[in-house]
Amino acid sequence: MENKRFYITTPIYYPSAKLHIGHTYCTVATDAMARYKRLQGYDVMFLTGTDEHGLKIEQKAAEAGVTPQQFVDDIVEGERGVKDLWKLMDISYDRFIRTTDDYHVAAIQRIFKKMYDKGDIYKGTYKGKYCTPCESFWTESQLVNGCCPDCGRPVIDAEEEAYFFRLSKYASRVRSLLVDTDFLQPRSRVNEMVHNFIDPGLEDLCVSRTSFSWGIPVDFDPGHVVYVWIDALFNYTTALGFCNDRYPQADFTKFWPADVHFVGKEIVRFHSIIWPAMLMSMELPLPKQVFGHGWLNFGGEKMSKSRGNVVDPYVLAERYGVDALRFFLLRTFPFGSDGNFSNELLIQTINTDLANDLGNLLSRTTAMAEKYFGGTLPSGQAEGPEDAGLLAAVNALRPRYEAEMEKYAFQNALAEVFAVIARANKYIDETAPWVLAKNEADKPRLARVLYDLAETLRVCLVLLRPFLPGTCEKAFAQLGVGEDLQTWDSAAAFGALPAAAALHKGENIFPRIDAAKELAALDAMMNEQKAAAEAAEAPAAPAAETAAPMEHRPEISYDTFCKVEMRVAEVRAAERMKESKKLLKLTVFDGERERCILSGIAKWWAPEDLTGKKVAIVANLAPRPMMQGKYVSEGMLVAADTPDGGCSIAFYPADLPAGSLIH
Ligand code: ME8
Repeated sequence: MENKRFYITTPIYYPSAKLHIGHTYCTVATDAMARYKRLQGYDVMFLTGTDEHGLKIEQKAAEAGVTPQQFVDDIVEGERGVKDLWKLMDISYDRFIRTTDDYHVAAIQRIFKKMYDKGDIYKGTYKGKYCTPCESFWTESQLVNGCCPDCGRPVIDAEEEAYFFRLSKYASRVRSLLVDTDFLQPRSRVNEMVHNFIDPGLEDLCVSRTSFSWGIPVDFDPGHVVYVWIDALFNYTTALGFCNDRYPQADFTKFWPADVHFVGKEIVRFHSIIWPAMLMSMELPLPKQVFGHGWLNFGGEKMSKSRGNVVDPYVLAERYGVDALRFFLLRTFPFGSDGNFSNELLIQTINTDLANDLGNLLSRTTAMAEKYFGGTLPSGQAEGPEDAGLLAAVNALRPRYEAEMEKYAFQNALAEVFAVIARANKYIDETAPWVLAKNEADKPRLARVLYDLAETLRVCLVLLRPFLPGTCEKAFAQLGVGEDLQTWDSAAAFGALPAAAALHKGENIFPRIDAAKELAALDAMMNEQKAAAEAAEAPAAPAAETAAPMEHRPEISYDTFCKVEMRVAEVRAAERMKESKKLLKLTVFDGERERCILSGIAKWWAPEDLTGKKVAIVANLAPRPMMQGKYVSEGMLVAADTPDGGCSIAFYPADLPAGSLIH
């Protein structure tokens, strides 16, 4: 007999701040997939967790005046923390791994040593471009206009003694894994990996750091801590008992290799290149698939903790219900592509699909069964010409749904179910049960119509269980459907529900939302949240003796400094931009020509306070396309951070000629 096992994972999230709807999106998708596989009878292992080491967390903890361990404990286990959020969202994970768990720490040390003993990890000196917020080293060729390709912020030169993983050794095997197999999905992501990362030449990967201490110590070389990706990626194996005895080794044998890792597109690189290479080094089987899902954007920008434009899943789930939020996320956005979150879309989806189509179908069916038959349908039922179309749609549903689910195309799978729900609503119009009810002789036909509706609903609800676990349970109760008829097998074909079905009208499971009222309330709430976040972000003016330590950039030579060309420039025009609240568009004269500089000072400076002023600019910065290439910023305005989080601009005397060199 075939042994049906399914192992699925989410990324392990950084608990550097509370999680937001982007993390919820991936976790809900993983949960839906896990529930779907359980429904099909698979023995499922669903793993999620948190990635708790690294510089960013060390810094955040210092800012909060607590130890890094206390900091992550609070975000993971504390009130409204990660675990609370997953409980609220009805996430059915089987295991939760924290990379600070003792067993994981010990296992990573063993894994690191094993790769070192094999010669796949060696000691060297790291020189590179480092993006502090992203904790990522980049090669020169990967930078976009000299900045981090992920977040667009400036990088710094960094150099230190470090251990390296021989990634280059595995380049050709990884390349053929990506090109010749279905390992990386969607397929469209393969080109980017091959052309941007593998073909330009894979460099060995820095896997230890000495510049911070919040990490897993390299036990044979004090001072070094394991740097992010070995620690983070092997979570998928240590949580199954690999190299540790917290879980039985049998779990690893049973569930490894993973069937699929769901990850956001920004970490596809780590999962599709570095992860297989490390597994090759450890001589372990490779996961069957990595699926890189798209981003949820907000107002056209990626929602992210560091940009401060996040949507709080708690607010939405508490207002509209957990299932409505789960459903919205998977019904609205194709999983492999980016999507733009908006409150309008959320409310519209809930009202259209859940309240109008599904909720109405259920309440009309149960209400009519009660009204016309006291809840229990008579078994004497009469077929009619309208039945065949509906039956055919229901009979075709499960395979169509399954085909989409197997591709992780949640949106399409749900579209299949909702097409049948729409078909059932149409069937009500075609059969007009309220007309049949007027005539005693039509009662057998009326009973059949209501049976068809109840049975259609039952099959649809079985397939909706992975998405709407709580509400399906309530709906089954209203339809009098027991557990034996909530199964995958029972959804294969129309007709499993006994003819004498007993229905009763219960609470309205998806009440309609007053869109105008809710939109106003949500907007007000989000503005408030943003203002609070901004206030919390702005550091208090530091007293001299408690000033935060300055973050220094590496020393540079005089020659390097001389490469920076700073000049006095005259601001000839300054304007706000409709595309961005943060940026001002400046037209400055540099002594030779006018150039455009986009500067992130709109929060603190009004255009009229700059026009006509003489300011300092970095004149030889490579031009940088911004706003999807709509503008090119040709330089940088020199400004100083102020203690309250604002910015101060130095003005030169009006008679100083534009173009004067600053040194
Ligand atoms: O990258 N839209 O953790 P992380 C969609 N610790 N998904 C989003 C999203 C958005 N706006 N924002 C976040 C890390 N996500 C590492 C992972 S794995 C071995 C280590 C989701 O807290 C998405 O799945 O930055 C993304 O990949 C993940 O959260 C990143 O979470």
